[in-house]
Amino acid sequence: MEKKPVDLRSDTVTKPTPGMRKAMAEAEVGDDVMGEDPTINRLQARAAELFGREAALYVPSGTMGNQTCIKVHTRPGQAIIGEADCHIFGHECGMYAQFSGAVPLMINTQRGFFSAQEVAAFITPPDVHVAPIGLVLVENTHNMKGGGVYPQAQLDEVAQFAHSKGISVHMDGARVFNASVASGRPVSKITQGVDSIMFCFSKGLGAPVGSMIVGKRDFIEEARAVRKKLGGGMRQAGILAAACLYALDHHVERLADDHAHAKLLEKTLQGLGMTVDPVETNIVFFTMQQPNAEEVVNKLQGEGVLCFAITPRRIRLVTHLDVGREDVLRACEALKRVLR
Ligand code: TLP
Repeated sequence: MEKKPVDLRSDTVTKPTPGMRKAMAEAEVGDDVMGEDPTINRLQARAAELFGREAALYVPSGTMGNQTCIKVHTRPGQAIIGEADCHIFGHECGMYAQFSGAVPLMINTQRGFFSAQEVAAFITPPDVHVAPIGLVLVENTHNMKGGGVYPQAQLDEVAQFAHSKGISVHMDGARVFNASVASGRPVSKITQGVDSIMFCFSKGLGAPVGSMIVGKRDFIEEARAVRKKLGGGMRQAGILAAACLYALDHHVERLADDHAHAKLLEKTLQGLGMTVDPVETNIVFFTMQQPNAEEVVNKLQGEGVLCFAITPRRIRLVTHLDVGREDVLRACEALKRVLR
């Protein structure tokens, strides 16, 4: 019998485990738009506590979470500073411009992490010609630049500097639990400097749906109104929140396995002479010398390994809950057959 392909396209592909499905089936629910879903309320309280913040709001997706935060932080015509390859600029359909009327100011970096000095370069004396800066965006871990963890001192400095100029900071922490497990720092510490955080349950944590916005109470109340405008007010969504609570209980520490698996892929690729971004978490990027990434992806598919060419030269492999050690070893063998 042919084996199931090893799916390294993204950590979004995971399916709920039997334990998670049981928790979902047993969830107590109510109308969350009316604030009456006890499981959603429990999840939001738990998230706020984990991050050491006043409040939290459950949203259907990471994109909705990020865009809701941008809307609350900014006014139309303001500029937002972020890394050139961040998800908000590159993979959220330009919604920062369409929905919030924001202008992007991009910083190019090697690993996705800019410094306070690089933010400072955008600060000018008040000038009628210049779009005022409304927000600084950071992404942790940084997806498209290799899944690295924002160096903590550098991140804290960026936030401190932004605040000294009266500018708020939002963290796209879709994979902040990967950052936490990789660095050994609690999420509350990693995010201590920023004003709002979006993190996802539907990536490494293995839940089927949902992300969370965390911040101050008045910020979250405004975010609730924006979520409703976007059609993100859900009703008996406690069924989904139960999966997220289950993920927080069972799927955080095990992220270390995904990171070890990613290291195994890194080592194999290095052994094949490939240029690999340094692996810190569950994301592995390698760069081809020729623009033939698509062709390599197709060959790997033929060998039972699924992954994406993110650019004509760059291929991404993502490890997750539904990929065990055996699968990773199979993927390593396939990489050897295709890339040798
Ligand atoms: N990332 C997905 C794709 O959209 C590229 C992936 O496969 O990695 N922030 C970051 C850093 C993300 O990586 C993603 C999803 C999101 C936000 C958006 O989350 P969703 O898909 O829930 O809207």
